[in-house]
Amino acid sequence: MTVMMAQPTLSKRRVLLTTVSSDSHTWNLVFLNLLLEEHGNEVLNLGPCVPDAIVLEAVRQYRPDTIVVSSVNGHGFLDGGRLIRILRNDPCGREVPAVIGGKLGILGEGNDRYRDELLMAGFDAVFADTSSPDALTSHLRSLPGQSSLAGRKLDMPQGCQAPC
Ligand code: B12
Repeated sequence: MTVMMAQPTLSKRRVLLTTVSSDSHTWNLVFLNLLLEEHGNEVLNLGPCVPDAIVLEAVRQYRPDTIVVSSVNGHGFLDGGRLIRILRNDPCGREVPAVIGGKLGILGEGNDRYRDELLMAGFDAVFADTSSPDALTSHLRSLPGQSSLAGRKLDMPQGCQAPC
């Protein structure tokens, strides 16, 4: 399968926004898309119910600076864990900062129990449903800044055969 997308812009942080394969909710993605764009990021939003293979393909082609995964249907801890393992096992996805958030299980505040598991699986940060949007934007600001992204060369990670 081929993911069609525009050529990346170098001056903005490229954020790949996705949900997990089972999740059909969309307003969480619309909200995050707008939030991230308003904070100066370029966003590729893959929409609902994204198969793992499509996320991986998007990482290979779009080469995001950050991956943001949102899930609210209660399967996020399972599907998200599987997804990040797949990405971390691929040369193109191995080192891309990746975060996940939303309603990651069906335990309400008890969903916190999945945090360590998801961090161990490979996410760099896990956000609770009740996190303030500022928590995400501050986290992104703590990553290499937009100015250092501007003008950099788009080197391929070793072993990454992305068709760019
Ligand atoms: C609308 C809705 C639907 C619509 C979705 C339509 C659409 N186009 O999106 C429909 C009817 C299709 C639907 C279906 C289902 N739904 Co529904 N749905 C909702 C509802 C009422 C609102 C969701 C919404 O749009 N919120 C508005 C957006 C903007 O907010 P949000 O989703 O809460 O996301 C916020 C935060 O979670 C957070 N966030 C989310 N992701 C991330 C990521 C990061 C990194 C960060 C920092 C923050 C963050 O920021 C967002 C903005 O504040 C909620 C209940 C509720 N009141 O929340 C249930 C709810 C999400 N649904 C639920 C369920 C179970 C389902 C179904 C499985 C039901 C079923 N048995 O079929 C299916 C899903 C099937 C599937 N394959 O996924 C449950 C999930 C249970 C849980 N996780 O505890 C909820 C919570 C209802 C409930 N109380 O039981 N649903």
